[in-house]
Amino acid sequence: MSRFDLLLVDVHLATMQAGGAPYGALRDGAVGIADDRIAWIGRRVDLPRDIPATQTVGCGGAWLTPGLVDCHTHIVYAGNRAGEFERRLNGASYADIAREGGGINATVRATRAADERELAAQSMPRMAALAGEGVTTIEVKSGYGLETAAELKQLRVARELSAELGIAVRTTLLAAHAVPPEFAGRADDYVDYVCGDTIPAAARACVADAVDAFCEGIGFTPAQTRRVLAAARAHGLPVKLHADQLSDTGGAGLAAAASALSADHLEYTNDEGVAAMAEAGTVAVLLPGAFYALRETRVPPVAALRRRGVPMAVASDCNPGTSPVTSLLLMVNMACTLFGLTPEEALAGVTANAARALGLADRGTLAPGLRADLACWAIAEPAELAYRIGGNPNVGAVRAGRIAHWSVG
Ligand code: DI6
Ligand code: FE
Repeated sequence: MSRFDLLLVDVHLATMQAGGAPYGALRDGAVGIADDRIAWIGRRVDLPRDIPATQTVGCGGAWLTPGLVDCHTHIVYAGNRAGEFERRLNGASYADIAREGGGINATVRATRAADERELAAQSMPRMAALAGEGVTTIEVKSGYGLETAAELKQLRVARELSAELGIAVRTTLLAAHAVPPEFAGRADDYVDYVCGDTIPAAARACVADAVDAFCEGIGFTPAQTRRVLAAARAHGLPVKLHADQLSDTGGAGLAAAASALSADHLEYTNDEGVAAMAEAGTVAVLLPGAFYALRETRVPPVAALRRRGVPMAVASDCNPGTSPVTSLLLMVNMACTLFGLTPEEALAGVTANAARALGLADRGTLAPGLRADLACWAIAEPAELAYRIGGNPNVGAVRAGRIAHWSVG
């Protein structure tokens, strides 16, 4: 390289590179960025003196981490379900509300009725909240359209918001989220429609980076889920799975058998499922927001995942029903407090392992050649990111080599 476009100095680095110090930490570091990539990273004293920098920015002793990655959200939807939350606290059950046409179907009605502009306008503040916390890549699922045109509309809006907000978005088709009212009592027919119409249409329009399904007693059976994942694979799309959230349906093993990028939730996953995931290289995505909001008591098998070396990611699951969450740092805290991850594991969960859950090899840690997505924090040590509840220590972000927001020092 002949010059840096941007040189960050007076900074400590949590590179999240494995094998060295905890957090891959490097004190008194510097990062040289050329174009959209990290060109040089290391200790300030080792910085080559002969490379000029167009812009040098002092960070006042702040910490830099990889830009955070929220690898599981349903953030593009219309309306909200605060009324249902209130009713549940007054004694109504989730099932009562669903029977009356509420629950997922309430959000489906609102999302179908919203045009793209309205859907974008409602979703924008949620995405902006995550971006303001140092999130530079967000995965967005469909699943509130449940008909081909409305599913594609959700995914297009996700990409529009990406362009508008300047953050990276990965889209996932989740047409197999629930059985829509038109197909009530005919789940197999709906699966035919998803495999024969929605997945091919999404592949043709190139609007989906992956395909997901909700394998659950109240979602789709393992046999139906297998069909959806097979159709996705036949169209060249990688797969992910909502697995074993409320019961053990063998979802983790099913995901592993389909070489899924990730299996998500996993509260009820058994040891066999964990072993299959380890074998397949499937990432475990833990979602403490949904666990908390549903007041679940069964925690994911963290010790087994750790023992078998399954990479653990952590995400917001931002959705209007079971995880109305727009703080990824809160999820980092809850992954520690509720699931027993260490702060280092939880931070790897929203950086290195979250990128891996999306199949993105160009981000998630800080190293030469990787995309220059960075978050800057007014903290004294990395564990502070997991320790705090509320407050936002994010003071800056660099996305693809460009300063996005910066109030450092
Ligand atoms: N798991 C959940 O908990 C949510 N979706 C899913 O696959 C529920 C989404 C909602 O209630 O809107
Ligand atoms: Fe989810």
